[in-house]
Amino acid sequence: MTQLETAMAILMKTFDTYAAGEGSKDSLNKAEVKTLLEKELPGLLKAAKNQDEVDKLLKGLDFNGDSEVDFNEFVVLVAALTCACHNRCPKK
Ligand SMILES: [Ca+2]
Ligand SMILES: [Ca+2]
Repeated sequence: MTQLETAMAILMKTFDTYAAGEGSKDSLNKAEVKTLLEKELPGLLKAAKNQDEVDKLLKGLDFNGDSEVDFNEFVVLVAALTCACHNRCPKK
């Protein structure tokens, strides 16, 4: 596999690992998102000043409003964070 293909596989595997924790194994509930952030993105979590910010992030992420983060929504989160953390987003 190429590096990018590997990265995609890792994204899917990471999502599946944490989504399988409780409830639906196809989506992350709030607790699962928190665990994923703590384990996989500790730097980001540290940057978030408080729990409210994390809640806000999750809310903004939940496009279909079911209070869970599915794989689609997770991919958007990762893409958004990649842009934000590496200044890859064009300024509006
Ligand atoms: Ca779940
Ligand atoms: Ca959702």
